[in-house]
Amino acid sequence: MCPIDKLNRYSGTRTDVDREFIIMFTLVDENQSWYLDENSRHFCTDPDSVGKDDAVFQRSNKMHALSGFLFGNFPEPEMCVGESVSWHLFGMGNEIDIHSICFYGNTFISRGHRADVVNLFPATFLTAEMIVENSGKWMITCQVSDHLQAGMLGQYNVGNCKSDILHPKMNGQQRRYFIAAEKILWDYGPLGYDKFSGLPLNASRRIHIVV
Ligand SMILES: [Cu+2]
Repeated sequence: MCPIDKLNRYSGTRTDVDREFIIMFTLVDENQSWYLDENSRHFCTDPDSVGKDDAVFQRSNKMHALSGFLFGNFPEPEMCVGESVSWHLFGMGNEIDIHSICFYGNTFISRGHRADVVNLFPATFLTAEMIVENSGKWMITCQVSDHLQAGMLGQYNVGNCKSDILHPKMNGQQRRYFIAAEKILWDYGPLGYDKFSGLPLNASRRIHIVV
């Protein structure tokens, strides 16, 4: 969505950005497909061996997709360093469609914050506004590890294809920070008892919920 004076009435695109892209993030569950049996008969060498209730088979049919594409098969958006790009991102699906969308290589402004990751829930929509600064082939991923392993990643390409780029002059002071990680033995319950029930943490008990 945009103000009416920012819309090219012929192309239907915004006039205040150089490029726009739309990506849908959703898990497409092919186990629900009307064509599951037909596909099994058509594509499997031994259709009778297909166990539709088999957990591994069911998982293989859950497509963690960017606009319907897995494992980098998503058509790669092209852009130039210095261009303004609007990424329109929307989520569909159900309770499994909790996505952390990460753009590698460049940051963007979303909901008033500069970020490289945004969260996306089912039936939600957001626009990430990016001024492209770094050239290269960069990934777009869902950072939910389960989704990432299942193929929810694509790429976008940034070229040095514009000669009239005005690079902002950096000013201020450069600082370097170091984060230390120290190994410690952690105790989740140093008191040794449940403060609500008064029972030791290793006691077997019933939980009563009072409403
Ligand atoms: Cu995800």
